[in-house]
Amino acid sequence: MTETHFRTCPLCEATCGLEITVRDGAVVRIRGDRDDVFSRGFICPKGSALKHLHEDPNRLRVPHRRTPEGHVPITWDEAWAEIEDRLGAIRTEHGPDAVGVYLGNPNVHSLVAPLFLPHLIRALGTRNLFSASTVDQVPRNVSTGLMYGDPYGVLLPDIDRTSYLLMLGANPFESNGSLASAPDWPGRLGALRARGGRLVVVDPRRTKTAAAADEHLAIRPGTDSLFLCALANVIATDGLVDLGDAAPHVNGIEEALAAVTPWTPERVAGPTGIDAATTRRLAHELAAADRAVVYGRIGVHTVRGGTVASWATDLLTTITGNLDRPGGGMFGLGAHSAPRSPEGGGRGFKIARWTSRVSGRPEAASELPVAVLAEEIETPGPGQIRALLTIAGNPVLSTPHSERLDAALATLDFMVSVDLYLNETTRHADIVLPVPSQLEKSHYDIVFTNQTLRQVANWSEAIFPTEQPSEREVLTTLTTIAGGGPPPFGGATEEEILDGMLRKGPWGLTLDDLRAHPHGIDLGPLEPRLPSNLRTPSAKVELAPPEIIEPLPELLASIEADASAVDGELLLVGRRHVRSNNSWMHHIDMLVRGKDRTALHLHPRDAAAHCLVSGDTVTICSRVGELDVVVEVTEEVMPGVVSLPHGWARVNSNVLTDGEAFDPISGNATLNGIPVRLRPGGARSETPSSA
Ligand SMILES: Nc1nc2c(c(=O)[nH]1)N[C@H]1C(S)=C(S)[C@@H](COP(=O)(O)OP(=O)(O)OC[C@H]3O[C@@H](n4cnc5c(=O)[nH]c(N)nc54)[C@H](O)[C@@H]3O)O[C@H]1N2
Ligand SMILES: Nc1nc2c(c(=O)[nH]1)N[C@H]1C(S)=C(S)[C@@H](COP(=O)(O)OP(=O)(O)OC[C@H]3O[C@@H](n4cnc5c(=O)[nH]c(N)nc54)[C@H](O)[C@@H]3O)O[C@H]1N2
Ligand code: SF4
Ligand SMILES: [Mo]
Repeated sequence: MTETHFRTCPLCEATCGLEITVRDGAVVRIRGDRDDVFSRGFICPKGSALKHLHEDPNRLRVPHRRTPEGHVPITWDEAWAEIEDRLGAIRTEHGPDAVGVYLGNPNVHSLVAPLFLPHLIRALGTRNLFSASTVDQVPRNVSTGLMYGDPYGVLLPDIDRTSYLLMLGANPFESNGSLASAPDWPGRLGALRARGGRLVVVDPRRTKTAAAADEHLAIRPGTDSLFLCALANVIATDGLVDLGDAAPHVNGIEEALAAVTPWTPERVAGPTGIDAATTRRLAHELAAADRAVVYGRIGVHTVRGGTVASWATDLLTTITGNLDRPGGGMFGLGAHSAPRSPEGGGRGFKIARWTSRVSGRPEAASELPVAVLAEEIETPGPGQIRALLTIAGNPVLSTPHSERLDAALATLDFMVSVDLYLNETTRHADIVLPVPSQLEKSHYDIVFTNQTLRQVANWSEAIFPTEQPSEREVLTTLTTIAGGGPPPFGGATEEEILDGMLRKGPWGLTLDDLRAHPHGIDLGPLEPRLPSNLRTPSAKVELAPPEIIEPLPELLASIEADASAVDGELLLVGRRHVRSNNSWMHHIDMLVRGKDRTALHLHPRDAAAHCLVSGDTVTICSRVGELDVVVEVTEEVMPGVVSLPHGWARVNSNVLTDGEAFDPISGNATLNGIPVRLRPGGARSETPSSA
């Protein structure tokens, strides 16, 4: 019997519709759903890998216990009993902070996790909460929270209607976009240029996105905050500031412009490598464009000035009259969003309400920076982490100074992981709990439909039944063990909870409405929302939050000082490939076959200086670690910059990234612009393995 199922791919932020053909209980084909209201048939190679993930014999289906002989299967009753005993004893003896939690990236691609994790965290009552956010987008959450009051209500680039997109530190041709959800960025950016618009990409690498742009500017890693401030400076000093229809909703314009006054194009030219005339021209182009928007991602957020850069992108969109305007920066709205008052206003957003125990790093959005997880495990004293719970994360590969964390995890008294696989992180866990595969659970993209570039709603029914406990049962049982009291939401299922949210949402939909539309419901383009989306106490956009403006002069001066190159030093940046997904799925043959993707990209000038040619093996060293890598000489990277991907077991850039390097405002780790040196004669390694 052949059936066809339609569902949303949960693997990245693009939310593509998939058409999945099942015959006699097995997936026979996955392709893009041509009738999906948002993706119209677009798919990337990872979408079809869902079949392999589902069928993978190595995917965990029962709980496992760590023994001296390796992990062995146990029953659910045994797993729960051991977790209850050992976690309970540690909490009783050492208090709630003795249990640390790391939440990994796939949690935001789940319907259940965002609904049920907050109850688990509350029940655990620990301040030692960490997630992938602090190796990713927390600078964006911080600037967004301070400017608009809601850290998750990020400003989205309306790429489908803009005539000028300035994109920095993002490569959606490989990543499929982030903090701005839409399938088919190549198609959308192509359409922007086809209608006469202009795409400018700022990146130390000539990425596929940069190659498809009207203009590519190679910038010195870590200096975008200076460059963005200089653009705002020109717009201010040349009298081009125009707030447009957003003017009545904006506070702090004078203070914001005063903060960028010292940062002229001439001053930042040296540190950024972008000449002053180009910066001036771009500022004028932005101001003159019919509709313009500035969008930055990983490359500008995971650096020392990440929060300033995130703030400055929104400042530029605002002062060119493009805030909350079609074709400019707009705010998203999910069909499940809570009702909002038309006047806006709220309690606002605060940072650094507490700091980490050992090195005093700031809290942001109730989390501590994951870069301090290792030291919080290693350092004795009250509040030391003795037990760890990881859920859908592989921090041993994903976070800075990864070898230190790997060693620290081995010293824990107890560790539990909720994961689909045994890997570099979960191998340390005393108990590993599996959840059903992506095709065995229902889905509604509860996080990303709040930030899609069109308003859409899709429901995905589970395709296959499973005997395993559901993800909800796993999380609620952990919550009960943590003393969480009666089940959250009165014991309702995720379907019932979502139905309630949709009914109260802006379009008053029901889950049955979604079920009746297997290709999704298109709720139209983004619409202006100010001031209803604002949660600041003033009910205004705060363009000059003191938490950003006060540290800004010293921070930018230190970035400027760091940018005076040290002889022989190179700066390491990351890169993504369309057939990879962070640290996992590297065992799926269809995604890893072909040329090795972990080579060190090195510019011909630097290759010559180091007497290296493609194929040579070299040792790359940073302050904290070293790696033997194979060199690929390429003009894709600018001179002085080298690039490696993260998340691979054998060659992982996080062996080199430094836990001591961070954005002081948000606490986010610095993952780009890491000073490194090359040492010849690394041991020639055998053919790289796939994981
Ligand atoms: N140097 C450097 N480091 C980086 C980055 C970078 O650009 N450069 N990027 C950073 C970014 S943006 C991110 S988001 C992080 C990601 O880093 P992590 O948060 O560690 O996430 P992943 O690497 O995606 O690992 C996902 C884990 O979840 C498991 N998993 C998959 N699906 C499920 C599921 O449905 N349920 C459960 N319970 N488990 C599941 C997988 O087996 C895997 O162990 O890495 C960061 N690290
Ligand atoms: N195929 C694939 N897709 C993914 C992922 C994946 O691992 N693989 N991960 C997903 C996740 S969790 C996320 S958060 C998103 C991330 O989505 P993107 O932000 O688009 O991620 P990257 O492809 O890492 O692009 C970052 C770019 O910043 C550049 N860069 C580095 N340093 C600097 C700098 O100082 N300044 C500037 N201007 N640029 C710099 C890098 O060269 C790189 O091209 O991707 C998601 N999608
Ligand atoms: S682009 Fe993202 S959502 Fe679309 S098929 Fe690929 S992994 Fe899935
Ligand atoms: Mo991410």
